Amino acid sequence: MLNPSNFMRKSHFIPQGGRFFSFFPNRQKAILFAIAAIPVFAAFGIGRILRPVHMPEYLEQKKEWYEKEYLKDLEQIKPAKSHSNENMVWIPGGSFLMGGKDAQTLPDARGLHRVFVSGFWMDETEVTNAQFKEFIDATGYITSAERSPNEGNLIMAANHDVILPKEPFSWCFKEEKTPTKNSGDWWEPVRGANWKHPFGPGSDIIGKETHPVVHISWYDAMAYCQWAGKRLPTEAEWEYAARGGYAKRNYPWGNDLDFSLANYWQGVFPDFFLNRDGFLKTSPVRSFAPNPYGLYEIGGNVWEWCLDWYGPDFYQQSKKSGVSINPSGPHKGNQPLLKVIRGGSFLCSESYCSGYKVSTRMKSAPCSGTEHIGFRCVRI
Ligand SMILES: [Ca+2]
Ligand SMILES: [Ca+2]
Repeated sequence: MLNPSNFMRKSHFIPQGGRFFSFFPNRQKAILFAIAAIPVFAAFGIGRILRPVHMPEYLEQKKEWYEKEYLKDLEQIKPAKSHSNENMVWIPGGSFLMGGKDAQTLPDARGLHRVFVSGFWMDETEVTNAQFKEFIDATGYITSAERSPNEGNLIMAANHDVILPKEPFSWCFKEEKTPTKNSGDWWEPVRGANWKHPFGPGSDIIGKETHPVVHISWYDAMAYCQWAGKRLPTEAEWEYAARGGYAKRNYPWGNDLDFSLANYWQGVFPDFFLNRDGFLKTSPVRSFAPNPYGLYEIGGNVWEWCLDWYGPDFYQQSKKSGVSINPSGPHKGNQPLLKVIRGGSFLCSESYCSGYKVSTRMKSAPCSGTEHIGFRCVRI
């Protein structure tokens, strides 16, 4: 699914994430080394080598790229007094082949590569309006869409002929569309649209307490995580969890697409809408069966923010480097200014982006939310 920031520029980045084997000339020698090194692993503790991504280190490593005002906000948020793993499921660590290779796979998801992921807890569902309200009530946090437009919003509009409002706004999908294939023409900045008013003034979330919260920027999601004692999943963790322990699956639920299995767009996007699943926009969480790990709506409903900066050729670089261990994406580099989103939304169709496929990647500008991007958290 495209969103207002769905444009790509040439990026330069420094591959990050734990990797070894990259200095070996070929895979056979690397495997021999690994076998020989087993006693060393045992002596020093394999846990130290398979070290998961820790939030303080991640921020320390990449903070030079964070907008100062948001980082300040993050530091000021006090964690909730008690944290629990309630409504989370344990995802056991392991390895998998990340990416895709079928005809539908877009270039950025090609480059199948082996990834090891340590075990982690993951929210069973997308963060709901009720859960997000708890965070707001406890902290008084003001979301990006409720603040005056900033440079991040300008990034969102960079590829579109859009005059941005001076008042706070967020991006909504246009009901009246011009027949075009340009994704920028499908979206409009709506004054007063935010998580409490998903379609602008006059709309609200009464009766939608169990729907996923939307119009959440990446920074808003990070702030929630800070309060909840959690963090956003890395892109690798997200895909590993979505696959549900199955090496070869097209979708989180299996290999066949059916409207009884997820909230997505049936028909030909954006011109022909069948609405067979019965949900025009978001659906309450737990409306559809979970994947084998017990994760609900990990495919469809709303896109989910990941921790990583988006690098269009990150998979290719990872493949060249060898085995990846708990990768956390590239440094931002100089361009583009986008974060990874995964899992597709109610606007995704088989004829367009297939965002609900386990391997499909997408990206969006971190300073802005839209009506079809939410998030779920992990804890290590
Ligand atoms: Ca639907
Ligand atoms: Ca989802």
